[in-house]
Amino acid sequence: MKIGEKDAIIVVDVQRDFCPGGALPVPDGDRVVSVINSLLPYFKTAVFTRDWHPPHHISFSENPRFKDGSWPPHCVAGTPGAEFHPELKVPEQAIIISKATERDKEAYSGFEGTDLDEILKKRGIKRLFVCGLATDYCVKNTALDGIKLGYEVFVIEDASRGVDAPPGNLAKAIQEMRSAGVKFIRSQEIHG
Ligand code: VGL
Ligand code: ZN
Repeated sequence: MKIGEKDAIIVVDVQRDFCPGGALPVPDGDRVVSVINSLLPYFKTAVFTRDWHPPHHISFSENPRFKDGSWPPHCVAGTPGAEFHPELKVPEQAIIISKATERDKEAYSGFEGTDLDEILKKRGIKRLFVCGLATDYCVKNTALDGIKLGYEVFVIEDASRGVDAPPGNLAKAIQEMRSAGVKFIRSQEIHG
């Protein structure tokens, strides 16, 4: 698949807290980094979303269930856990989208409560290549919103990882995305 001017890569939440050793680690979450780095040179438009919560965000729980919107505190704005993975090669001209910044609101999608749609439409973007963490939460919701907003949406399988909580959630999420019209591709199928 040849990448052109009307394509954007959306790198979802590749932050320290979602990688092994972080507050809410996605299994093998850090393994997406080198794959994403290898794809970035093909895209003129690269969006990096980040979970960017206030210290007492509604999703934070002392006894987190690691599902259903109950998580340990993670990605608090400005803290080391909220930083992008240190090896992620965020280009200087990248578009950074902070989300779930309000205490009383959860936002799994990069489009929710942000200017992302406006920014992409202004650039004439038609196709989105979504990847990152986690496949069954923020990647899924970003991809589904992309479809609703009229984009052609691809999820790059090997550049994404899921939390799979509760078990089976990842397979369910993939099914849900497929039914909505999201397509799945592998990084090797993408070239400049
Ligand atoms: C996410 C759980 C809580 C994600 C964010 O980025 O997928 N998951 N906050
Ligand atoms: Zn979060």
